[in-house]
Amino acid sequence: KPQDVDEKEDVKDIPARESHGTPFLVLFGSNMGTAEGVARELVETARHQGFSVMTAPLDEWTGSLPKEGATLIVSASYNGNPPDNATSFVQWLTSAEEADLDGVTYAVFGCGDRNWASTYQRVPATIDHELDAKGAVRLLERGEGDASEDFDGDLEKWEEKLWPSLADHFKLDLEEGQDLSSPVSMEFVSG
Ligand code: FMN
Repeated sequence: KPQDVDEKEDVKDIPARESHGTPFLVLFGSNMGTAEGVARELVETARHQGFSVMTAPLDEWTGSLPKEGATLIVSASYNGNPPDNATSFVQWLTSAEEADLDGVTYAVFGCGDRNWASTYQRVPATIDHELDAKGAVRLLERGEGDASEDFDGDLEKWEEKLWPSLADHFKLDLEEGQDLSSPVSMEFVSG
């Protein structure tokens, strides 16, 4: 829809909130761009909420995760295996020590498709399980987007919980709003 493009253009003109600078790293595992797109959207919203944002493929953070701020992980699965840019990360994570993950605060959103019934959400589920089991702090329940159902609705529902969880955990005064996840609505809420 060309209209969407225009609306997104407007976002650049909206002043970001005063930055509180809380680190916000979004890592993605993505072969075809869905998870990467979700990551970029989260980064944009977070930037407007005053976070200090970064995004990268999961493999670029193999071996360590930040101990400050929030780490968000968005990943697909391919026949139960990690996307190409998440293979070494998942391998590292499954053999990581608790000490490696001490102080990490995270949330996971999985991009999946129930057509792959027996391995639906396998990679995001594994990442979430490993982080939790090794003592990282989970901000909220893992989200699941199902490409064969209402993926956007799944993401929106998860984001409705994500931003309040972040506000709570980091004691931040974030903008509230029905459509916080949609940059278009920021025009109205940020006045
Ligand atoms: N989704 C799952 O939940 N589990 C799977 O095992 C799985 N295997 C897939 C295998 C193939 C060959 C393809 C094309 C898709 C598979 N999917 C599976 C769905 C993708 O993970 C989903 O479409 C995801 O949004 C793709 O993200 P990406 O565009 O970031 O790579």
